Amino acid sequence: MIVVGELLNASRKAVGTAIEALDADYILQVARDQLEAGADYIDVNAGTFMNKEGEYVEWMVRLIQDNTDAVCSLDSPDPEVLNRALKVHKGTAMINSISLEKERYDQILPIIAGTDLKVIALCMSDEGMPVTREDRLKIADRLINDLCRNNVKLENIFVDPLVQPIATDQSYGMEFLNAIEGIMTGYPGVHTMCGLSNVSHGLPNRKILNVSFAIMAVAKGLDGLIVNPLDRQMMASLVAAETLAGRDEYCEKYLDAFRSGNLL
Ligand code: THG
Repeated sequence: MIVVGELLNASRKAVGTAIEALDADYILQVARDQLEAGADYIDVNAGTFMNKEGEYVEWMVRLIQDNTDAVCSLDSPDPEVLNRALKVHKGTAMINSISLEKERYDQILPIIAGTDLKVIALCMSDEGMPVTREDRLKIADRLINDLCRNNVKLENIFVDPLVQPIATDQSYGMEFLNAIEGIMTGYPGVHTMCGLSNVSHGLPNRKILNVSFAIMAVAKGLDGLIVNPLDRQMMASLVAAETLAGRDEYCEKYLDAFRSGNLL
């Protein structure tokens, strides 16, 4: 499972405040905690700061990479912000994200074409949010084919089928999950990625819904997740789910997690 740590997001109050105050100690601590907990990428999002987004993302990337060996997921739809961050980023960043929306696609494609950057491809088009499995697969197919034609390697693409709130429509869970299955079986070598928090939007006790949904998605083949890696129940459940899904030969990762005290 490729884990993207979600906590450095300016929409979280404490993080927004720390960014504005250029509180390096706080930002670094959150980055270090997530790496320690097993994050493979540190998502960096300053999207709530209209005119200062680029400045703040650049500052965070520099700060994090000067003090840790993290690689970042650059979470912005703005090509100027992404280019600014890439200028200072060391190693292979993840671009979060491109979509099939024409303006966004045309602006972000040149940033990634012919590079070895990882890219999250959102199943979103100018016709709006996808609803059914078929909506998602149609967009995913166009994104994957077009990106590959433009020299983006299949194994660098992480398709995000977009999680929708189950409280809005009871079909939304399975439409998403079956899209994961369709993408992972239809394009061997491609990856999938998603955030979870939307699935439980509007309902109480969100944690149990998010964990349950993550486990179901792993069973369908999901291999990337934007998540709070400090959530021990979530991280333990992901290890267990991958083992049960037959993606852990000799139960090696499960036993490692047990020995490291990460299943508690
Ligand atoms: N797909 C892609 N990128 C994404 C998302 C996605 N980036 C943003 C988001 N969704 C994922 N990141 C976050 C970051 C913070 C929160 C949720 C998702 C958040 N957390 C609150 C907190 O920590 O205070 C509340 C969490 C909770 O309710 O437990 O708001 O889907 N490609």
